[in-house]
Amino acid sequence: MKNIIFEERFETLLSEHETLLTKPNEEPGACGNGVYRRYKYPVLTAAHAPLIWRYDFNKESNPWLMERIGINAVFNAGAMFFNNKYIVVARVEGYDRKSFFAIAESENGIDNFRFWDFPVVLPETEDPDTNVYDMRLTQHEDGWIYGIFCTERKDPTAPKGDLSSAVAAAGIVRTHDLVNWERLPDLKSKSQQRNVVLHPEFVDGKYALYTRPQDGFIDTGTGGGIGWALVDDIAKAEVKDEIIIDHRYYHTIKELKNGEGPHPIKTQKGWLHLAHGVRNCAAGLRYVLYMYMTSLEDPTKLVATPGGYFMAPEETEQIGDVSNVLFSNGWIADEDGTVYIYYASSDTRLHVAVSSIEKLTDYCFNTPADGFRSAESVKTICELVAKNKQLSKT
Ligand code: M1P
Repeated sequence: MKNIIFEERFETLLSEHETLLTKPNEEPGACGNGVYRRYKYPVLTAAHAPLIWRYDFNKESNPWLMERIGINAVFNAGAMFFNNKYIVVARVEGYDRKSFFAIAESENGIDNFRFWDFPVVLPETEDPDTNVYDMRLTQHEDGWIYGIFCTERKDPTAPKGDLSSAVAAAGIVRTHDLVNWERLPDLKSKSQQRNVVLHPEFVDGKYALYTRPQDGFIDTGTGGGIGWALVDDIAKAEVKDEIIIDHRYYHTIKELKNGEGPHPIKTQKGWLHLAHGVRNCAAGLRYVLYMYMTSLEDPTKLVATPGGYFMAPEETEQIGDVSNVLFSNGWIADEDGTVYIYYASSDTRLHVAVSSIEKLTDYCFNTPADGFRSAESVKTICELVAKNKQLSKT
């Protein structure tokens, strides 16, 4: 009996998994907003996790072929084009709440993503990480591929009985092959840090980091904003002088906090940035994606600040483990200018939206900036209406 169940389940499991992994993605039918196209199906979910991570396929030790290790979610992924493949390094979260990194690859960037057999074996520092997540990949001009991620540990100063307080810092690894990783010391900083991203080029001969200083683990507190810090030696990285280049503002999509997404893409008109903004509401925190651009000559200077959000959770994206969240820490720009935006919804699954450098720069320079008041929003709409009415007269 057990053997029959094993055989039947084995065949079904394999074929269902293969069907999921090879399911073609679909372009949306609707015309959309012209800025990007959201593909219909998530590119990675918990169900995409390899069966060999989850099942003991030995008939003797697992006669009922039961799942032994559960995967809860696959989301926030760093991304890069590597060895002619679209690569994502996803945040995979197990039933045990621990996140880890795993690499999945696809030939076309929009479907058929398949995880590598083994998850990333991340070396630890002398102070082991309790949880790691949200790796940003940067192919740096020094020749290394860097991964900067959040490392979370229990707050050693938390009062007895407080089992929730944590400390966030930026962990740093580097590799040449995405298989063998060298762990460097964590980024030293006076404040806690999350959403730290390495700029791909040296600036004034130094490594440049986008930072997100925060007073507490969840709240950014009095600080916050997307910061910028130059570092002499990445192997002893320390934030000494930090300036805020993209601030938070009252009554905007980034009122509560914001954070850099993937490293910016270099364009002829400036560095193109994707970031997330967070506001509070009765339903809890709402995370949306927004864009901005900085100058090529001075990457700390904003040159385009389109107002409002670029993408917000829609339909089923709104629901998940942490609902009402869109988050992105990975995108890939092809040589022809196509941009694949990997974004996660509600800390549960990973999606792709496709645009181009040309469209995204146009979006950044031609979307009106935030006026910060309802009257300004109305004024901006009226200006557009008047312009359009003028057109219809000609
Ligand atoms: O739960 C939403 C996101 O919360 C954190 O982002 P931030 O530091 O900006 O608040 C991260 O834990 C991120 O992974 C998560 O998606």
